[in-house]
Amino acid sequence: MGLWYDETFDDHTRFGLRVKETLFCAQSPYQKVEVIETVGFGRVLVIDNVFMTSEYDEFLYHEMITHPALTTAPKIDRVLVIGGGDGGTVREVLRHPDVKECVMIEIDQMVVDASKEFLPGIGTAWGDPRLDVRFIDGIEYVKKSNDDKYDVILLDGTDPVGPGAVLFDESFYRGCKRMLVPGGVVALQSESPLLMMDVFVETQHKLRGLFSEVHPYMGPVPLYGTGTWSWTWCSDTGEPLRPFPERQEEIVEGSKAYNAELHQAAFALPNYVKRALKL
Ligand code: SPD
Repeated sequence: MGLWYDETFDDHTRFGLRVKETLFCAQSPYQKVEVIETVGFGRVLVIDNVFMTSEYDEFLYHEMITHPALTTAPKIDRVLVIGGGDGGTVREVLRHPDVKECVMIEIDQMVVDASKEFLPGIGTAWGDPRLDVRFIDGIEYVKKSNDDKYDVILLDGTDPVGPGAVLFDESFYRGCKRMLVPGGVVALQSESPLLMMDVFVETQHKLRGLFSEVHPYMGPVPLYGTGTWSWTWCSDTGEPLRPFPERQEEIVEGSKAYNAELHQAAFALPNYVKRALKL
């Protein structure tokens, strides 16, 4: 049978990958960081025993956390990414030629160092001169930052357990809103409605209390339990379904998943989600 690595969700569900070898395993001041080589999903980043991203399906996640926001925000000169230490989200951000500056805030330098060494195919934009990576606590940054405001903020955190849990706090979302230009867009990973409906619904309620436009959207990410994933688009003005066609044209050719039709389709919610959100 060989060696398997399982992510366990509760006492009756787990998802397992057959492992060829462990490439990296260390405890940082914040969490356990691993990179494993698997048979089916290629190299996989694992944090505190939770699968974060894989060479096999990372594009499904990183393109969808990025492009719905980047194609709809009125301006995309300045983009802030909180989390995303594997480099996949900033890679997608920096494919947009209109982006002038992308600041990435990652608390754990070990995640970036391990990703640079073992997942070079995911983080292909580390050398982009528009990228400014800072190893600081995203919560503190949002609380205290005097930086100019951002046109788009992307929250690419872990699940709401461990050091990433605070990225789901209402006060953190409030801080993000303070750092947005008027009409700016926040997009965040908002968990699986199928596996973690309570977290998903609670997150939507927190966001609805802060932004006038809160629109969850969905897509497949096979690495994450149930394979059903969600992100959420938030703004005080603007519409998620009215992207700038020229911005889409600039990136569709180089995207493995994202295109204009998928953008529209992702915002169509299944009944079980609409009912849970009373839509
Ligand atoms: N269940 C795992 C959720 C992880 C979401 N963030 C992934 C980071 C990829 N850049």
